[in-house]
Amino acid sequence: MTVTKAAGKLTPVLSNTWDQPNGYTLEAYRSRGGYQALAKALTMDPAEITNQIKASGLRGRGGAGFPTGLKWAFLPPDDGKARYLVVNADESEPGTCKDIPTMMGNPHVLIEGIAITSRAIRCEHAFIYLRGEVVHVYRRLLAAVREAREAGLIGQGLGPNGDFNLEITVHAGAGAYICGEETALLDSLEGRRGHPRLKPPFPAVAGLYARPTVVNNVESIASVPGIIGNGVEWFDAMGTEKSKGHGLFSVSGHVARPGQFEAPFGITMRELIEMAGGIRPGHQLKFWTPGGSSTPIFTEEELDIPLDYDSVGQAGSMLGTRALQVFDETTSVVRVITRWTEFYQHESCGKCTPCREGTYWLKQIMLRLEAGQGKPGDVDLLVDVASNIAGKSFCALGDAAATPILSGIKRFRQEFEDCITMPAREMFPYEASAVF
Ligand code: L3W
Ligand code: SF4
Repeated sequence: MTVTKAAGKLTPVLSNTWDQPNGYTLEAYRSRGGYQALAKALTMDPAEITNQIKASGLRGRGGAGFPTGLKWAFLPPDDGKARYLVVNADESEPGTCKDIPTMMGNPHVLIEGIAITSRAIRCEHAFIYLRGEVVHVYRRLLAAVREAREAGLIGQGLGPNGDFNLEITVHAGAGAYICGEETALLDSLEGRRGHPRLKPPFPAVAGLYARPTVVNNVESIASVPGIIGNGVEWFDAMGTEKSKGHGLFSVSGHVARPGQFEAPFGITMRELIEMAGGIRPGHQLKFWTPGGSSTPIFTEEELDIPLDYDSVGQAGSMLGTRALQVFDETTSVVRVITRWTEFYQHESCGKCTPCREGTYWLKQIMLRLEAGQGKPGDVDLLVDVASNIAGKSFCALGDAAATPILSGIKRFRQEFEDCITMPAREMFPYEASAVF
């Protein structure tokens, strides 16, 4: 990477060894101090581990930013019966690509995180629910779990008192975006079609097989060994007051060097674009997404907003999965949002009417606009349909489908209006865009 002023801000913790040959093996992980945090955790009282994660301020890295330690603390007192940890590795949000490289490049940091978390919540069987299409990641995880078991790091009767028992099951889903929603994921893991469940009860109270269950994102759990091993102050020194620590920021699209940038929360998009070599030569930024296709689109105006949960929240968005997709002036906003709308319509599970029917109609209107065959009033119709999905659907997928359309029209209404009569491909030829 080119050294820039902003590059000094990088905090490679999870990503520091991705480029090392065989850096994913147990031997390599141990050679850099791996599993020492687990050894420390096994000498600690489980409640103390949870307290440390609470004190660290770690927030869920899967999109919503819910405090991780607090979620663990929601589990009811141990009644001696089963309780579960489920790692949400169903990474599918358009633009999101941080968990797969973590699992490929550093699978043992996830397994160590699972072991420490399991100790904290007194769980003896943890699951990794993986997006089914990524067979190479599935094999990598199976191999890493096997290595950990053969090395006596997981299994039965472990730890200084012989009271640490942990089995890890890696489960490959069948490739449905809705199974990234935590309760649909649990349905799928139980062998049923993935449909979101009514909450409450939250999984912490009644989750997998109706037992208390913690569902956390890959990056959340992979952050745990660093905090337990290095201490709360180490983590606290990175990030902002309410968004602590390091995070993977995935910069894709029309930049010179797309990639993963692990940095403290509060870094700005301007700094990240600088580290990614800038917008591709000869072009200018048109719009970008802070958290994948589910969040509103941002423009130049938001480049200096600190990328932390609160600042991005005040700007009207969620930080989401930090999937920072960059689009330059050659991109048709209508075409991009049409692709996302097709995705949401395809992935709608069909359980509730606003999303099932609404995403179908959003897709029809977006497709005819993209083709330059819109009808007068189509833009207002889009706003009307999207507004009747947002906030009125059973789960976040409905909101996600409505958000890019509503924010796209807010920021680029004239482009939508122009598309009523002029195809997007004429306004923005494919060959100029290179990405979309
Ligand atoms: C116990 C309470 N637990 C909340 C738990 C809850 C969940 C977590 C956050 O969606 C968003 C979504 C995507 N007692 C509790 C409680 N919890 N109150 O806290 O809950 P929630 O409902 O706010 O969020 P969620 O359902 O986890 C995540 C957005 O992130 N997103 C990301 C999408 C894609 C991926 C991916 O591909 N990996 O994550 C992007 O913006 O749209 O809105 O665990 O149980 N009182
Ligand atoms: Fe299913 Fe969409 Fe309703 Fe969610 S919002 S339950 S994905 S139909």
